[in-house]
Amino acid sequence: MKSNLCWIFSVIFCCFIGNSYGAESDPPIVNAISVDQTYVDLSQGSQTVTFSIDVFDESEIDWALSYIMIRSTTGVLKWINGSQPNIISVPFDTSDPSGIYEIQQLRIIDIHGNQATYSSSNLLNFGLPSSISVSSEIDFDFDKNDTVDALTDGLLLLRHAFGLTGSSLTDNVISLDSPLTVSEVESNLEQVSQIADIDNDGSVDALTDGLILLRYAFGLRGESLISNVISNNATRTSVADIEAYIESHMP
Ligand SMILES: [Ca+2]
Ligand SMILES: [Ca+2]
Ligand SMILES: [Ca+2]
Repeated sequence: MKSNLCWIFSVIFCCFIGNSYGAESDPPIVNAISVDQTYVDLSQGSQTVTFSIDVFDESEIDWALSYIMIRSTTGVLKWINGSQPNIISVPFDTSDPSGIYEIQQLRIIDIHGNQATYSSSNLLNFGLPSSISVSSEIDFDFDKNDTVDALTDGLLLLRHAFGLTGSSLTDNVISLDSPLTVSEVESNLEQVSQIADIDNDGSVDALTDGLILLRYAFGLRGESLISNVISNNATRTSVADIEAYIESHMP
């Protein structure tokens, strides 16, 4: 009888201990993840790409162990842990090679070691892009003849911003000394939409950004460079800032 009672008490005691101190075993669940930029312009110096993560867990997340993994197509690996709650900041410095960096994996770990791993295809379902484009060389010399000219590069951007493609984009506006094929010029123009928002209003437009570059390539400076061609929503508006921005993307 006595030993039975001991057994019952020890079972109750163990259950109590187990319920009080046993760790939960559920992995974290990511509700949403977003990134603040998908194009890293290293010609402007080192940059930080910030991932914001909304995650549920009944315990706390161990952000110091949670990480995102990004790998360039040339093999450069960035394995970055969270530095503060809900944020993983990925640094790119000017020594990082240009190219496409694929977002390969997100792993979130709670304080008990339960982890959830999201592959690149899982992450696409959150609306995250599959990759980040990094460049230190992109400039307004679209036909790569080492100079920015109004009637070639300037008109190319204008036509591109008007939505023209194919021969209506490239006919008669590629310099004769360009080393590129027509399709290479086109792909340069597609990439350049990342830097061609000269007035920084969030979009590349012919009658603002396109005309600004055309005027610049024609040699206009000062007020005559920007008069009547800055968007109402522009956040880069002064002559000094616009000129500095264009100059930072010259070949
Ligand atoms: Ca958990
Ligand atoms: Ca050129
Ligand atoms: Ca713009």
